[in-house]
Amino acid sequence: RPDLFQAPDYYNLDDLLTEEHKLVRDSARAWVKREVSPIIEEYAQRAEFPKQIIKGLGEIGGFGPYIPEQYGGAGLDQISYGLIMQEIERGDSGVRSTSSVQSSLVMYPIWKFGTEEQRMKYLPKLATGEFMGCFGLTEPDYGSNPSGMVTNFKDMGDHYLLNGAKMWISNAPFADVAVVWAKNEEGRIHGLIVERGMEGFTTPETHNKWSLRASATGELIFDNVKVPKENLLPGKSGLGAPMMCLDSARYGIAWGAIGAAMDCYDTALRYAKERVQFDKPIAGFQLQQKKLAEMITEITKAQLLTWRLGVLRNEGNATTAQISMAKRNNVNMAIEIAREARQILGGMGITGEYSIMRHSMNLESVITYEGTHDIHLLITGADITGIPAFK
Ligand code: TGC
Ligand code: FAD
Repeated sequence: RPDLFQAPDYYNLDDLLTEEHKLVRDSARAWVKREVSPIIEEYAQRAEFPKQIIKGLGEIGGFGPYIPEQYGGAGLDQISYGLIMQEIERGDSGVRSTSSVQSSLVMYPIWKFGTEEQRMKYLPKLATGEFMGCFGLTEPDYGSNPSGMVTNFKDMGDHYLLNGAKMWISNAPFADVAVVWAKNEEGRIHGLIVERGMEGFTTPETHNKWSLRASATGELIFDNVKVPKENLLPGKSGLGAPMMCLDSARYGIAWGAIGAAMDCYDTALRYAKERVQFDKPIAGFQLQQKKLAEMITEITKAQLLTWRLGVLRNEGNATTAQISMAKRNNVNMAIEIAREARQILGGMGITGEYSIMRHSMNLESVITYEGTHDIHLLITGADITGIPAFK
């Protein structure tokens, strides 16, 4: 019953938000309640992305919340961006994925590393959802280790020739544009904008996922694709360029995971108060109170961590390692809460009547993509010891 949702705010975090933050969050929340929650279970069961929500996602600032208004973005700060991600993921992690990819992995690199012509050509249409985008970094043999990628392009004089393949790409099956990371003849990584319709470019869909079923995932195949030279992103090369995009997306995921956790907690709390066994509500049993009390404690800690990270992002001072800590902590927090919340609902917890099992399955992807749980721990480890343990 999405109409009953009560957002937990145990430490009065609203006191730390501006009127604009609350307005942005509340309008995203109302839109998710109205447009996403009532239909998302059905689309997830059918393994289909609900394309009818694209326009609304654009209207609530779900595409490029922090991109300047001159390029069609919402021109909001990092906390508003986070709050929008929180509200979208309260609805579904797959919908938040579409928003994250479009905002931080497609619009962000075009804004940061693109030419003025590229910005004007793509950003306003991406902001409204007229164009949908995807981001190709991961390859079949290079997931956690993207610097090993083999997708490559050659300078043919008047164009580039692109060859290779990307795997596990969110939005790929319907994307109009793809920001693709590939190596030049010297082995240096660059970003290229590849458009649907270019000869030799195909996007087969990945089927049979048990997770993130309302998000379309696919491959990007490049078979001698002629990419115009003006489609290269000139502003930055090397692995640092896609990593900067990931910093922005991972920050949004840290907020998003709180939304999924809030929805699981809220659902479990209401159910526990209503469900009677042994002549009293199950919320009156200590074992269930332990679960619920620990959930609200972990949500509150995650909210404080993420709000502070938002302040640092607004100041331009958040480090990659700080973002990793929040992404890792919050996604793990959400997955644990989803598991416990599902148990509170007993048998009902495994059905699509409630959102918890869908969140639980979705979060298995969220804990893996944008850097796995292990990789983020190693990023913290490298940061505090000064000794990278990846290789
Ligand atoms: P390493 O030697 O650490 O760095 C190579 C170069 O990159 C620079 N760099 C950064 N620059 C700016 N910002 C950052 N955050 C940076 N991180 C690294 C670094 O300074 C260096 O530059 P230079 O000039 O010295 O060469 O790289 P490594 O090869 O050892 O790898 C490090 C590692 C493992 C941490 C990193 O590659 C990693 O994070 N791996 C995980 C891969 C990942 O997250 N993939 C995500 C794919 S996209 C996705 O999942 C989308 S999901 C859909 C959705 O969002 O909803
Ligand atoms: P691997 O890298 O093979 O890792 C397998 C296991 O080994 C993991 O447990 C990992 O933690 C562990 N491991 C790896 N290296 C180390 C190490 N050095 N030390 C210790 N343990 C290690 N990618 C994109 O580019 N764009 C997208 O839009 C996108 N969307 C996605 C959507 C979904 C639904 C999913 C599931 C993935 C998506 N990805 C996307 C890919 C995602 O980023 C990768 O799956 C992720 O980075 C992990 O890579 P991998 O799956 O190849 O696992």
